[in-house]
Amino acid sequence: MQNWWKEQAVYQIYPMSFCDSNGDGMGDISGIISKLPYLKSLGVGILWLSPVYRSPGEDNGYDISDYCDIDPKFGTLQDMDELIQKADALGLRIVMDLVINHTSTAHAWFQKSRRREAPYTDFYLWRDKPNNWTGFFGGGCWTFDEVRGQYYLHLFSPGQPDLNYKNPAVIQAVEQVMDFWLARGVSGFRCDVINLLWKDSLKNGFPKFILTGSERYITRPGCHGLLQRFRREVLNKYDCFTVGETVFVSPRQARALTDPNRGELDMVFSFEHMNADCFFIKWLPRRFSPRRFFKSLMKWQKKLPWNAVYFENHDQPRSVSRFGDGSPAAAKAILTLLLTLRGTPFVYQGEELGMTNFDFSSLDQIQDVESKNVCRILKKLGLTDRRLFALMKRASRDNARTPMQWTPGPQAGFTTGTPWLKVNDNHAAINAETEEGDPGSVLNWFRALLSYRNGSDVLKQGRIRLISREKSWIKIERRLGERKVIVAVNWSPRPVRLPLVGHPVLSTHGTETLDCRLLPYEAVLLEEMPL
Ligand code: TEU
Repeated sequence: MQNWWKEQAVYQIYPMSFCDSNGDGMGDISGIISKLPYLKSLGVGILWLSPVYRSPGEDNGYDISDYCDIDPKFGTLQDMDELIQKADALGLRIVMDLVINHTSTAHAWFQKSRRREAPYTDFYLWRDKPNNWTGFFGGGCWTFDEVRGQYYLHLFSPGQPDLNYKNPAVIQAVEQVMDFWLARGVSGFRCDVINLLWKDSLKNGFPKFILTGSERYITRPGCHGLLQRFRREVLNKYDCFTVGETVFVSPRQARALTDPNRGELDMVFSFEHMNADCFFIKWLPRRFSPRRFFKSLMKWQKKLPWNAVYFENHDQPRSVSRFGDGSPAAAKAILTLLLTLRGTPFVYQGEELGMTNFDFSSLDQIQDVESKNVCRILKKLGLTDRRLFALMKRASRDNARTPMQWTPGPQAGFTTGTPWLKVNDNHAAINAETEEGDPGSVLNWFRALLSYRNGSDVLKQGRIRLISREKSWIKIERRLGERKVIVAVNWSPRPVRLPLVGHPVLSTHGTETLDCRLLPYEAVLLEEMPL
């Protein structure tokens, strides 16, 4: 038996869009509690909640004004305790999002820091003059604060000032936050942009097309040191795990970050496979190539003994729209690979239903701060509204943030009020209730597959080997001792011929016999037993 976080699948909840219990149009913790039986029925074991802390909401909760309280729009600390308890009673663990690279400008630490109140004076990165760095959301990353009379660094929005990790008091304050939640019963953290914490210096960077200055703060030695300290001082006291969101990380860096002997993180989210449909950043699109996708995935599978596997989250467009043709068949094929690669699978709310990109009809319907910034910048550069619209359709983070589709009814059963972001019109067909009753649905495929994985040591623990990857299909082998599971996925809307040997155990198309032909987007699992 390996660590529990290697045995179970993780389900990411984006609380604003999951389930609204009080009709204010915004998801909340009571809503999540009401859906625990559904989550249990999926077969997942761990629930990761995107931020529910107090926040002005400039970046939908990734701008925190109080780490030790729940935002009133989501409920109360008591609701959170109830969620932890009720989840635990069902054998589900809760993991929080830990956003500690920056706080909100509304955080008391920042309010005191701008007034130079000890011990908060140096909690942030203040300078008389900005350097030449550029930020993640486009444009500069320094804002002048009238109260203090200095500029502060923010790698993200102006409302998200970066903390100063060269100040030991910051480290201690952050450790207290981790302790607060672990003692309350959470089982770990998804650590937001965790490889950016340590800034070597604030000197100018080499001018670059994007992220000038990043060589001074991405995965620096000081960051490794900090992570080791968090592990030693806090995390080791608890039975918990951490997964780091590590931007622009190389396999070598990821290996170091997750090496159990170094004691930093347990897993990381790498980004390389997210470039299978763009050049380096999503605002530079290119045609999706399954071959490129498979190549990157297999490279990471080979280079790391264990890691997080994901195709979707709240920052990425929907996988079925992006890596497939939007059809339920494509959604099943994509889920098949997600759940059969080696590693801990992370599934994002709605992915189990085959939810697609946002069907917005005008740019005004977009709420995301990153999208709005990028629109402003590209408009200034002369991009036409038509091209902007096409780009946002493809890459806006709101694609994955539309409300969860529970029923075919009004507002997809997400709220009785007006949802904060428009519900996708395709909820009439793509929704949990309808899919529940359809044996051929994406939802029921997800359940069958995860249930098979949960019972298969070969899939949970076995080694992985690529048998072959072609332009539009992939065949992998998982092996534990003498037992093998072969997974073949046709990643295209055309049938393909390929050699198949073994005893078919699961197929998206219900095929019972082997004819070495996979239908469009068909995926099969075959078992091979020792003779
Ligand atoms: O994301 C970090 C990050 O890399 C993103 O900003 C990414 O560049 C962008 O979303 C691609 O579209 C994390 C969170 O997941 C994100 O939601 C936050 O906005 C961000 O950190 C700041 O906390």
